[in-house]
Amino acid sequence: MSSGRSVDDKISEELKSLSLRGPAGGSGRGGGILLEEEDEAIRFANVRKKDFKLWERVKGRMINILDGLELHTSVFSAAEQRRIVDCVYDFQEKGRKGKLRERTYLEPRKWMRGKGRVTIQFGCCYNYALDRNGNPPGIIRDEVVDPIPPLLKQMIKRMVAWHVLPPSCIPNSCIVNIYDKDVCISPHIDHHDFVRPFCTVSFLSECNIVFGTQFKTNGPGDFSGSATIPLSLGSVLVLNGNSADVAKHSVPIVPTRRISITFRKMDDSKIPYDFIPDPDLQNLRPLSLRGQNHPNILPLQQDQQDEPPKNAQHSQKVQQAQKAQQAQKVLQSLALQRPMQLSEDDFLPLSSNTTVQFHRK
Ligand SMILES: O=C(O)CCC(=O)C(=O)O
Repeated sequence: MSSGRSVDDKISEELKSLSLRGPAGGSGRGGGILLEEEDEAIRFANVRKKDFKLWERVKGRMINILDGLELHTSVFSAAEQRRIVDCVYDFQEKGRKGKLRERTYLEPRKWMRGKGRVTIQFGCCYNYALDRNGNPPGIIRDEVVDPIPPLLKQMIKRMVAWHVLPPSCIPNSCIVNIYDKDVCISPHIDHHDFVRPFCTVSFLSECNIVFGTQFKTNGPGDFSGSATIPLSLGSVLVLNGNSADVAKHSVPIVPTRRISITFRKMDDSKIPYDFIPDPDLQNLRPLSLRGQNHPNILPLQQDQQDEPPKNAQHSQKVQQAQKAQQAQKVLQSLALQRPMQLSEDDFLPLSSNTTVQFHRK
C-alpha cells in the first residue's frame, strides 16, 4: 500500500520540521528544498560534543564531579539565535505590559550588584525561595503560567532529533533568563521537582559557567568554583549525573547582557494541577543513525582546522566537497533509516567528542 509520498518527500518534511525557519522559508539563503535539506544535514553533522572530567574527593571517595555534563556546540545557528532572541524580547515586552499570565514574567529590582535576573517561565511556575504565601522553593502546582511558545518547542524538537536530549526526558517547562550587565545566578543545584537531564542554551554574549562543590565569593555576584566552562553562542549545556546533583553551578556576574533558556522536564508527581501536556511534544524521536557511517564520526572539520593554511582557494574547495559529502551521507542515512526505530541503542553519542580534563590547582 502506498501512502502516495516518496521517501524524498518524507525526508523533506522531516528536515523542514526540524528547521527553525518560518513556514515561508525566511532563511535568507534562497535555493530550493534540496539546498535546505543539505544545509540542515551539514548543520547536524557539524554539532560537536564535549565531556568533562574533574576529580574531587566527595564523602571520602574520588569522583568525577562533572560526570554527565555535555556541551553541544553549534546547535542553533546565528540566524536562529536572532529569531529566538527576538521572540524573547517580544515576551519581555508583553510581560512588562502585564499581558502574560501572572507569574510568567518576573523582573526583580536590581537592588545590588549581581541581583535582578529577569525570568520568563513557561509550563510551570517555579518558586526560587519561600514566597509571601508560604510556598516553599519548587514548582507551585496551583499556579498557572503561559505554555511553551511554538519557537521554543521547535528548539526542543531540534535537541531531541539531534541527539542532544534523550527522548525519555522531553522538557515540558522552561525558564528564560535575561542577565543584564553585572547580573548573576548564584551557585545552586537545580531542584528535584525537575528530572535529569536538563539543559541550558546560550544567546547574545558568551560567558563562563562555573562548577564546583565549593565556591569562593570574590565580590557581590562574583563566584569561582573548581571548573570554568565558556558557553559559546547557540550551544547547549546538558547537565546530568554528578554535574547536576553533586556539583553546584553558577553564572557569575556577566560583563554584558546575556540570555539563556533552561529546558526541564517536571517530575510527574510535581506537575501543576491544570497542566495540559502539549501534543507537539509527545513521542519525539531522535534521528536514527544505527549502522550508518554518520559524518560526525569523522573528525574532518577539526583536522582541517589544525592544518597549516594551504592555498586558500584550494582548501575552500576541499571543504565544500567534504561538506557536500557529509550532507550526502546524512541524507542517505535518513533515507535508509525508515521506519524510525527507537531503542536505547538509538541514542548513540555524537562523535568527534572531546573530553576536557580539569586539573586541580
Ligand atoms: O544561564 C545559564 O546558563 C544557567 C541557568 C541556570 O542555572 C538555571 O536556570 O537554573
